[in-house]
Amino acid sequence: MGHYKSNVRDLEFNLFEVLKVQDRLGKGAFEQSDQDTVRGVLSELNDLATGPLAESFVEGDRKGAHFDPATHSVTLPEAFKKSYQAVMDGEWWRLGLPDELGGYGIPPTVTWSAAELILGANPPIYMYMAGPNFATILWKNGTEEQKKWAELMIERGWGATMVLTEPDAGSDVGSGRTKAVLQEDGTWHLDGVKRFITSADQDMTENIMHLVLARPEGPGIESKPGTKGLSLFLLPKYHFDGETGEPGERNGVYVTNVEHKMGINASATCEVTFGQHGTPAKGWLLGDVHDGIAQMFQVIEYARMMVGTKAIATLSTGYLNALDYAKERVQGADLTRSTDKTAPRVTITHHPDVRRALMLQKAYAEGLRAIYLYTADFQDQIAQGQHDGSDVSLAEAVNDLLLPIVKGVGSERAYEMLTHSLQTLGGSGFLQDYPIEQYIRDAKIDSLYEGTTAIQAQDFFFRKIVRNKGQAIGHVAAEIQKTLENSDADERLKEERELLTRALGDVQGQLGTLFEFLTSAQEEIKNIYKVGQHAVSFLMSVGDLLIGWKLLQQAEIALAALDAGAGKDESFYQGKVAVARFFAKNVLPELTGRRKIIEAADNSLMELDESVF
Ligand code: ST9
Ligand code: FAD
Repeated sequence: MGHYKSNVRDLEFNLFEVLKVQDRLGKGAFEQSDQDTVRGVLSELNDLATGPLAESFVEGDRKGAHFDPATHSVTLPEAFKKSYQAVMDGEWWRLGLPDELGGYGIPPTVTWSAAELILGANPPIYMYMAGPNFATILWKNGTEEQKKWAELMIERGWGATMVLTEPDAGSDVGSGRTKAVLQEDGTWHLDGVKRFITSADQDMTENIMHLVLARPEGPGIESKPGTKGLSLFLLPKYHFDGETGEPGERNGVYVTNVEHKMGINASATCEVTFGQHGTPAKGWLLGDVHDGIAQMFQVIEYARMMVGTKAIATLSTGYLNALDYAKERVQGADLTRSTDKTAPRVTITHHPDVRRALMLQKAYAEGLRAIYLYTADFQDQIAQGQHDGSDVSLAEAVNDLLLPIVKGVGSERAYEMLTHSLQTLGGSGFLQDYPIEQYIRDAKIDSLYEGTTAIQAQDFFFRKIVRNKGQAIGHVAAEIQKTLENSDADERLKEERELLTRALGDVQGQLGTLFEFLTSAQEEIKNIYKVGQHAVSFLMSVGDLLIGWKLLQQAEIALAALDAGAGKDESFYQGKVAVARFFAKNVLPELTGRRKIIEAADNSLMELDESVF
């Protein structure tokens, strides 16, 4: 058995019993697919993920990406390359493509479910599959010539990268100094050094297309500071024939280092230099427009959803590994018989503290899965609306609102819960004989890249709530209210509904207080610090509220299924009811405390001299 323990039953529960995706299949944007196709995708991909993809998880970590400074090239472990080839041969990357580029017309809810399976089994494999997916950015924004390149990228299975970060420009992308100088032939020569670039080199694809942010210079080009002065350039590793894609001469983009990391060692994280090795780094402006940051955010939005899903996938397999271990491990007597030294020894699932930790892991694993799929549900609505020509602005705003929850809350909670998974195994959890220590190392990155949690929290409050004038969050709050006021609601969940009602009030109270700080900042600018101090706590609170809500909805569905006679699924549905109850009683009340902390906010922390720390 490989390390990866998937949860296809829960994916199917979300898709077919909660979101009812079957009702949207076979029509409009999803005309090509039906329920059997979707079940087939999950089943086949599950076999691939738990088998050939999971197989190289350990070797990818222990051997990692190898850098040869003499040739500026990266090689990957053989076993890892075999796994990558398996997923490429199955053409699974097509799941993420639009129809016109050879996609299957599958809804994003299903695509993200499929993504969870790959990301849970072996995350770097998914990241190396960026080529076809990033080709859609060329397709959407590119010139006619660049649209053809998009097709070549897909046909020839090229790799791709997103290149923003520089030594002095991490969270603050707008500080980037890499410049692009316009040439007489209309191309650009890039000059600068980028760092931490994922998949910037590997030995699995014949070419790599780099999507690079740089500051344009040339006659008539206005120089602007910050992110708005950046443009997006396309730089292939090898120049290529525009008709056939046949690679030719080497472009002047060279990898000059591979970082030694805490985890995801099979994912090459590279320093990349442009035009520093005698050969010009020749690039093409994407779409001939200077709108780089907005174009790059089309990639970033996808990547933030991906990172959150990666974290949640890892949490789920961490929990299921811990659960299997706990069911087998015999240690100590039942607490009720602890003074009886002859009492039989029990499996550790009998100990209240182990149960608490397991149920907490289950709550976050299943609750966060429900949230990324709820987010994808809005992506389904966007795809369907764009196909029909209907207004998708609300769906877009809610999707935008939820992305920092999926990414920020998903990554923070996954890392935190994985420490509980490890703890469940006792000392064995610390060993490399089990996958959990690697899960923790591999998942830590998720709260860092694609915007740290602090950045997600600020994006959530300032952009997704304030700038959106509260429309998207108002919509979600109204949906929660609908659940709470549903006259057909199951009486057996009355107490949980009351707890959720209080949690909603606590989060609304937190938001109200943050708004007051923001408003009062017009008089006293330093009040904005109070928002900054508590933005992460607010993000996490909204995450908990949404988890509590989704688990409650699932419990209602589960109770109905149990009443109807659930057969072999009885334990599954009982688990859904139990986890909703547990979360409502053990986690949601914490939001009251967090509300009080925010209400009592002051700026004493900000007034301290640095030397005090
Ligand atoms: C990274 C990569 O970390 C990690 C690994 C990735 C691997 C990718 C692999 C993908 C694999 C795919 C495989 C597919 C396989 C498919 C298989 C299917 C089964 N939303 O607020 P302002 C824009 S990369 C949208 O003033 P500042 C907007 O245009 C590095 N747009 O910002 C805005 O203008 P306007 C990641 C947004 O103060 C403009 O920016 N690095 C948003 O200038 C300016 O906005 C980071 O993420 C948004 N949320 O800059 C950096 N926000 O306002 C983190 C902004 O007019 N730092 N825009 O609309 C930040 O995000 C900063 O907040 C900042 C601040 C840079 C935006
Ligand atoms: P900093 O920005 O220096 O942040 C340091 C700390 O300060 C953080 O805790 C942060 O939250 C906090 N902080 C910074 N600014 C603020 C603020 N304004 N308000 C509140 N807190 C703040 N980049 C790419 O372009 N392409 C890639 O493919 C890519 N892949 C990566 C892979 C790996 C393994 C790693 C480690 C990084 C990768 N990155 C990539 C870079 C990644 O996106 C950045 O590391 C990340 O955005 C944070 O930037 P930084 O490391 O410079 O940290």
